[in-house]
Amino acid sequence: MIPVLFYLPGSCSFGSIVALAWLGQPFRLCRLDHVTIKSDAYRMFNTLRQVPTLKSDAGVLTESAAILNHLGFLGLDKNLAFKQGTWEFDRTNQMLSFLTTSLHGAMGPIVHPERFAESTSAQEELEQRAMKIQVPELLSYLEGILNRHLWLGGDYPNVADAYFYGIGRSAAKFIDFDRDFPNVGNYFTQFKLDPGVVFATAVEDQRITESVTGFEGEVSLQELS
Ligand SMILES: N[C@@H](CCC(=O)N[C@@H](CS)C(=O)NCC(=O)O)C(=O)O
Repeated sequence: MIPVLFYLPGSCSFGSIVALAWLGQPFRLCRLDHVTIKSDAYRMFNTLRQVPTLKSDAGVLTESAAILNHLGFLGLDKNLAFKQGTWEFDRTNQMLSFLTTSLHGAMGPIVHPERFAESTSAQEELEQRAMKIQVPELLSYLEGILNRHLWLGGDYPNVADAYFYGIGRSAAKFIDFDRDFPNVGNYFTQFKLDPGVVFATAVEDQRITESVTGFEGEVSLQELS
């Protein structure tokens, strides 16, 4: 079968779409929304009912880090990642772990405050703390790295960068990158033009004007069930 990536617009599955676009091998996409992601039909693919999920002949893979490492290996010749066993692989894996746990976790109270506290006032407090303290602290770590390197992956954008773009854009809604984190701001300005990022953005916005090699269209959850 042609691998299918389940995605939710505006979410962390963005990075996996970018990686698929860079890879250039056949793939399809299955768009979910806030209702279908919680459906029993989707639960068959991801018991946690979250995105991303990649379904291929090998089976069903969930968790961004696992999917991105899988795609990265398939795209070693295209600099999507480094070969396992090298120091560069370990560094990319360290970055992916940081992004998918620390940074993604810190965004939680902003995206879903109701999951972290019961009362509205407690939710607001957690949300404010995340926006003003936790997320900026983590971004300043990335700001330091981007002061020394053009990309989180090293000399080229790789799967860690693809993932960071997908979740970092949410932080750009409440943090002025250009003012507070100029290296991150510059990075986003440049990365926005990357063909994989352009494609993934167009997919989410449902306005694909130019496709990428390998994209074989969207498939509905119903067709896959
Ligand atoms: N640990 C998972 C987290 C996945 C996750 O939280 N995905 C979010 C989107 S960024 C999601 O599916 N949200 C829908 C929901 O939880 O209702 C990963 O890294 O893939």
